[in-house]
Amino acid sequence: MIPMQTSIPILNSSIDFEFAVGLLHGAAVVDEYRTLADLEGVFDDEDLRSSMDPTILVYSVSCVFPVKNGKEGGLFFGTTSIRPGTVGDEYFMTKGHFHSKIDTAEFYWGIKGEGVLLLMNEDRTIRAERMVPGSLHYIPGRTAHRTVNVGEEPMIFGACWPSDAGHNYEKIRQEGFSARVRRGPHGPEVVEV
Ligand code: S6P
Ligand code: ZN
Repeated sequence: MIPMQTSIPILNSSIDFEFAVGLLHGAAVVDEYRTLADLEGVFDDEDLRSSMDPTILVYSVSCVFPVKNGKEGGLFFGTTSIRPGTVGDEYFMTKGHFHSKIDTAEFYWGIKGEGVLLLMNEDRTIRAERMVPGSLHYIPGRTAHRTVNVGEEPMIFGACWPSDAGHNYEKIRQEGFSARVRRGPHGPEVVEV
């Protein structure tokens, strides 16, 4: 099958986006990788995480930044691929963050695999949305967001967010989310903590 591709002429180079699989190609694409070593304190069972192979890849993010980070009015775009796996019974997931400019929102959409999007308000009220290919998710401002792969294959999703949003990881590092997603006897369970 011929992949559907879109070229975005930016930064004097072009980006190709394969919609069906969420792959971004081009000289201006920035790739980041998060292994178990980068995720200290993220999983409930920190002793188990620290005893596991630190080189295991948990997720990767490919982004395009058409304007300077922090500039008002622009948009950033990226795809995230979370590998299947667990630490104990807790599924692989992203670190999660509020935006530094806390009122800024974001769109996510499911591309491949099966996931859960955790959305937490500043008062720690939490809700979960199921992510599947074609699902669309609006993340309002003032809402922390974390994604979890609850399937057996990579869970891939797209994201688009304001170029002045920034990332506040510190609040989540200190306080965590108010729910965890675990493998239960009958499938994934969102367990409030
Ligand atoms: C950026 C957007 C995503 C995440 C990515 C990784 O605002 O929400 O691109 O950065 O899914 O998650 P995290 O929490 O490690 O940044
Ligand atoms: Zn975000």
